[in-house]
Amino acid sequence: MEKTFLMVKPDGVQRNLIGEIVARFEKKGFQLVGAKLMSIPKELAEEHYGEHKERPFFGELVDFITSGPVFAMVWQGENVIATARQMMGSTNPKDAAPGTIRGDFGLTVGKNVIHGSDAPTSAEREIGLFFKDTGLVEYSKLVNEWVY
Ligand code: IDP
Repeated sequence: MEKTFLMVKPDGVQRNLIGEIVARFEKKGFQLVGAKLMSIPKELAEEHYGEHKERPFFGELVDFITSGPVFAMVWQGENVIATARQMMGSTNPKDAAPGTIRGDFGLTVGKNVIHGSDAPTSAEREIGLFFKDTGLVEYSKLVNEWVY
């Protein structure tokens, strides 16, 4: 089953949005297989956002993501990578449709509430980075018979 890495960013944690965000993915039918509240060490932040190293906002991005705790999660389900991106909405909340997480809860690109892997390769890489030590929880849910 496909898996993706999602993370409530420090602004989402401070604004008490963890429960709201978890509820959306649960209600959709996806299954939580890993979760932890954590502070991101600077080195992990730089590696996670490595593709943006040369961008002018890189320093700001690393400072922000390490500025307070995040809620890191792994969710699984059919087509979860692309569907979670749709549920998150566009990177810049001003372009994100109402009904999406960024559309409903964000105003600026720097504080856009949630991160989600954008492709199978990044999902695998990010799950490895954040859940290497803790691992994931493999389990089956009877409700899946009514989802699939
Ligand atoms: P994504 O989070 O939707 O995948 P990316 O392009 O991978 O978007 O950018 C990573 C993060 O960097 C975004 O979520 C956003 O918070 C931040 N970011 C992107 N562009 C800018 C910018 O122009 N200024 C400040 N932050 C930015």
